[in-house]
Amino acid sequence: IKYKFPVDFWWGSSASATQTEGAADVDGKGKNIWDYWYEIEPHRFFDGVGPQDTSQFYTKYKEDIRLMKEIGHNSFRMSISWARLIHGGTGEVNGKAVKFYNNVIDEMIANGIEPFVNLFHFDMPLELQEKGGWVNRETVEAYVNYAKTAFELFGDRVSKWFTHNEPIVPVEGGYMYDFHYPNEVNFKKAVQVAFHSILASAKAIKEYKALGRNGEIGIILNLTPSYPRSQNPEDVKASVLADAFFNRSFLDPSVKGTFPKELTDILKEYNYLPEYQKEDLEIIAGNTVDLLGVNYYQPRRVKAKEHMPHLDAPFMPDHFFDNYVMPGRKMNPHRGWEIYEKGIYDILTNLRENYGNIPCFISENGMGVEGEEKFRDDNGMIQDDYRIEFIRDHLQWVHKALEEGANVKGYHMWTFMDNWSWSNAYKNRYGFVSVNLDKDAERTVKKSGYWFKKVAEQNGF
Ligand code: BGP
Repeated sequence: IKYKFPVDFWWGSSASATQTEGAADVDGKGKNIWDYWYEIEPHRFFDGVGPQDTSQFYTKYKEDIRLMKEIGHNSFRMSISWARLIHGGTGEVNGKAVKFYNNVIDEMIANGIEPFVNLFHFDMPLELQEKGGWVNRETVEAYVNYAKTAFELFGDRVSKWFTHNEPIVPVEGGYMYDFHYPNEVNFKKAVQVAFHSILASAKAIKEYKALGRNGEIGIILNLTPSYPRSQNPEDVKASVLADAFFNRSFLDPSVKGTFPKELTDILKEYNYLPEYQKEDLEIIAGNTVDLLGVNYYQPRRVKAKEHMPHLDAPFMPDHFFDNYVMPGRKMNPHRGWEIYEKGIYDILTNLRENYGNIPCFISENGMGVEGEEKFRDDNGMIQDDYRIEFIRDHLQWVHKALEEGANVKGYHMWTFMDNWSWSNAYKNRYGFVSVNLDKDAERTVKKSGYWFKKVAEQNGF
């Protein structure tokens, strides 16, 4: 074995409630923004598949957990659907949801799989969104109550908690670039949403600590390392600003309890600072994460701005830099994302050098591929060698970072089984396990699943 990982390394995968559970309107579940958006604008979702038609984890979780075990998982990240646990986001707890999540957690533990539980994966309850969602400060309090409820209900068995998955994505999608509901372009609101998400996370961490449970709580961030086109100072400056807007905006407050000055200076100068109360900053400073989940898919290539935006153009971070396509880059053509394996090493090294070597793990990394059926062999197995290669090449860089002292504790692939994606529905498939939507969501393990099993069992490859 050339690449050996530490004992107790976390091998597994990650998923989210809205993308897998299905059963979107049964057993007392309320609507979230995705149920609603699909209802009013189904054409936005590839092939007209909506969140009610996902992989049916709600009814098939036992089979799925058995398969997780079969392919060597010792851990798995799921999320709780806020609108399922508490219809509308505030008020009564839904007993049927409690029963479902208890069953899932107990089943995982019985199969030797440690549950990692995330509280918020893009799925704002509709009633709260109608009052402004994260723009409205009341949502922070509602979220903290929800988090506390979850800690009390499941915290006796769950000891890895996460406050958010990729909290910058609802900011970008919902208030800047039109790929999440409510798809507005409003940078003032975008900043407020970001600030309230950070505040909500810190307050949830505070509640968790107050309960005195013997567990860890963290956040999951999608980090996109910024690389300048050249060492020319203008390009370097552009890259530093892109990093401040898209990585350090959440990374610094989560891990260090502070905001990057590069960012706050700009927000101040252009009059975009969020509304906040003085004590908020103390709460953020005093309640940083124990553990950081890193989602890594692609880097960001940046160059100095070539043309200034039109005076009437809405304010955007991209006023300070241009993204560019690096010539000769390796691409995933299905998702349009650059594949740059070394990025994962650069992130881990940055965390080691500049973030106190915070305990972390790779919480998502994976490859979405269209038309995988054509790789199915005569025995019915999808021969996804490209996925094996993708994972292996990233793991080599994780290994190198580890050897140099990075505090990385595990690798979770996105995702366990093919699932519903926010904008592509089932077009791009990401799973270790394929899902046949035409045949009652029948599951079959892909070649990568069995390859991963071996890696997990040998703790390396
Ligand atoms: C991450 C999300 C996941 C997942 C993944 C793949 O940003 O946390 O929920 O969807 O990206 O992206 P996509 O499904 O858009 O191809």
